[in-house]
Amino acid sequence: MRLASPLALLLSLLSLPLLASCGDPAQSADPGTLTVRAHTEAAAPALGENVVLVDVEDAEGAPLPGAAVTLSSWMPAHGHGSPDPAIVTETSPGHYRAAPVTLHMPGTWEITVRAESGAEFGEIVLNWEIGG
Ligand SMILES: [Cu+2]
Repeated sequence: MRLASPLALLLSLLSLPLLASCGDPAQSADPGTLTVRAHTEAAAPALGENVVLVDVEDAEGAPLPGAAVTLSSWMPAHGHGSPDPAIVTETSPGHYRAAPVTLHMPGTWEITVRAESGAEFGEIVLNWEIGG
């Protein structure tokens, strides 16, 4: 019993940033018909410059090449975004790379990733907790 309590506390503290870094898509009014997924090239988003990999699929679940993909980073608590715009390039059909995704302050960042193709679109909002 002496060890169980500090261990449980440690585990619960460790799980907080892990849960936050999973980046569950926030509820959006209209997420569109395209499927958008995004994650950092590194294991987790970090303070400073990140590379974000984006996958876009059409309504049938096939990788969608040639989509117009944008990524914007926002700190809701502070009312500001990133100092640098993320440049998005398509690395292979349906797979995109956004960099630099500059998260220059610790805190909660809202990452909006949107893909458009013709009249179709898809959008997700990821919430990333960045530690100091
Ligand atoms: Cu800030």
